[in-house]
Amino acid sequence: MIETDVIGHIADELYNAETNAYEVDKFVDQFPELDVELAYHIQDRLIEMKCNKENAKISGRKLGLTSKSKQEMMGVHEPSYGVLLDNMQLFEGDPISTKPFIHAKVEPEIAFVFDKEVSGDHITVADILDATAYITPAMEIIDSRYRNFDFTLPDVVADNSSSSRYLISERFYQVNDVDLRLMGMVFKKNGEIVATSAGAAVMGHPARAIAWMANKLKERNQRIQPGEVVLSGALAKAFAIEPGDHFSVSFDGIGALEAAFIE
Ligand code: OOG
Ligand code: MG
Repeated sequence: MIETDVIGHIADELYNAETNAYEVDKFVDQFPELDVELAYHIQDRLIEMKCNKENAKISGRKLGLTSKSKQEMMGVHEPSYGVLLDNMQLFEGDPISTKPFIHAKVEPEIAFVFDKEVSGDHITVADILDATAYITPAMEIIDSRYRNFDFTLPDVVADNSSSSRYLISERFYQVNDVDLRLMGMVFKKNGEIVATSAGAAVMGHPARAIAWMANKLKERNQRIQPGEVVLSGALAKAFAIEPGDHFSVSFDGIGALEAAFIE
């Protein structure tokens, strides 16, 4: 197949898999030309389709595979990024139906909300912190379209880095009030502690992950925009969700966020 057909074909398959909640096999075996660069073109196409068909708008970005726990869990040892759309946002206190999902998992995350455009030649941690309006606890629901979450880096990039839904707390904190590297995190499932971590689990500093993405975006003429939310990537591994489950994430200094799942 010629390249433009591969882009359209894989984007269609992923869109249909998500919309009708079924799994597909990873594409690298079938399309040896699928590399990371081509995968980001597929991701762009998928986002364009979602924006058009669902009348959705870009609300932010996410990083994936930025912590050792996540990299080891998925067997992919480099980070990826993806796009968040306004129709992926859920709100704390609203029970979350598991019906639309294929095999969703939930992850503890930190959200950065920006009030400046992030630009410049070489974007640093300081640039990211300077452009951040506030930070707040977050959870991401990932729902890879691939069978058993089995993918390579190009596959997961094409699949918008497994994005499905996200929720952020509505209590906002200044980056200067905490040490993001040392900020402790406790993640609970049904009242039991299932993971503990600290900000430094994400590439040494969560804002370093975001700086990495901002530099990559620049190469593709894209930028983090004012008002956007960015999830810096899970601080611990992801946990499968069953109806009836309740998860909470608490951070030192920036509070907690809860999510309850129903049928
Ligand atoms: C890829 C997405 C990972 C994170 O926070 O590490 C991710 C996956 O594990 O399916 O969102
Ligand atoms: Mg994530």
